[in-house]
Amino acid sequence: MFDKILIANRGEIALRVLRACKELGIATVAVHSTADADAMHVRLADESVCIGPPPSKDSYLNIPALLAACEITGADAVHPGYGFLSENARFAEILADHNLHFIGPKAEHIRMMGDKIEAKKTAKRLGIPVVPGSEGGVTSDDEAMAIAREIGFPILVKAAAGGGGRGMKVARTADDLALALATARTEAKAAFGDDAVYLEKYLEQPRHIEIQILGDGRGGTIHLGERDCSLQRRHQKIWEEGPSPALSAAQRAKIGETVAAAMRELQYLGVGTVEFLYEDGEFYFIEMNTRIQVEHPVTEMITGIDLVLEQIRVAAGGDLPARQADIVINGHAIECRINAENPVTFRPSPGKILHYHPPGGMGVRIDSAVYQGYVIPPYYDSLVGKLIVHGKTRAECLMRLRRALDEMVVDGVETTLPLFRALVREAAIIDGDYHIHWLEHYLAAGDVKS
Ligand code: MV4
Repeated sequence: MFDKILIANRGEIALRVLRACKELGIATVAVHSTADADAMHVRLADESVCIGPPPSKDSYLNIPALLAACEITGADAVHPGYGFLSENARFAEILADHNLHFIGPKAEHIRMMGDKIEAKKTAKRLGIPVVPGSEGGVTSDDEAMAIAREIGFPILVKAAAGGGGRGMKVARTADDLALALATARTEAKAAFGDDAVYLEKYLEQPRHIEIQILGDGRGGTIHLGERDCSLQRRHQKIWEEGPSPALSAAQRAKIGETVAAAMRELQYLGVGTVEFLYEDGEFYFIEMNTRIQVEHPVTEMITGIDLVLEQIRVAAGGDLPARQADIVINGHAIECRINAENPVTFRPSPGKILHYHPPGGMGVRIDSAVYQGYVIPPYYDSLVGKLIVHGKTRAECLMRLRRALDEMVVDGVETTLPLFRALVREAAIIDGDYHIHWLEHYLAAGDVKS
């Protein structure tokens, strides 16, 4: 097991990793920019190192500064959290070159899944259902047109180096395709330095369902059920829940086993999330994330497994916490990402938190690094905290979520709390009857008051 872990991240995930390290008896090193000197993870870590000024490129993405911090503190492993360098294969390799452990998958799998074309080819080879489309990148408009006619319009043009919705263009007719291709390539080149694009059949109103997996890197792999992340605004998840209200136990078992078998074949190491679109009873692979995700607490609450602790354990060569047969989905969990933003315009609202009262009681968990008097800096994401609620049933979970949201106080900055207080009372949400575009339509209707 590791002796000292450097947490190369900030905010609530840095605190989350620190908690797992403490439970494992591992010393912790916090790193921070000058804007995060008063952050909770810095206060609670055994040691802390200032790694630069506020801009991420000069601090949390500054690999030489992170290496230096490892050197001066004697850390033997680095946990990247999510975002920042968490899916940077080169960073994982540089750490290995310096005899430091990267707490994450093998660099080859990070790189493989970071290329959306490669990821899709691998998924198909391993028996995971994928969206009908081009076999790989498309190199000419004529080739694209032939494929489009074969799979039928509407077509989605996607950037190989994209992900998270960046570099996607819909073509509803043949006349639209040439422009969609040219626009997608231009935007991909500008955003990622890589204009490779591929085609997929465009699914009109799917759900976004993702499967959590955990592997020991030696072929041992378990799946931990799914999370339904369909409630998104501009590709930002705001509400995630598990199990999905749309899936039966049989569907859950089938897709879970398919994914676990595929990851077993890869000898995958660590946590991973395989993302699907789900429509008319069918799953379609779109991407794989090779990091711990923001919404991991949903899975923790319904399986009882500490995903961050197990991620550290397998990175150190440890075994999986359970066999597949021992994994039981218990009850229902919902996570709301509460941001310091205007609940109608979503304009960021950084500043000082004057009053802070997190809710508590049965089945209520808050993953947050804020406190009364904390100043939310303008340089990073605007997450105040994640409210995660568990219940024996989805109905009980919704009831608890409603009372927890009503109890929560965050004064001094605007937050998206009013949005969640409205959503938890909305018929379609109560019925679990929503898809990936539902929230944008709901917000456009203007029912939320700040
Ligand atoms: C799609 C799609 C429809 N059809 N692919 C968005 C980000 C990335 N995860 C893939 N995304 C999509 N891919 C096909 N063939 C619709 C989306 C999409 C989406 C997916 C999940 C959650 C929210 C979304 C919002 C807009 C578009």
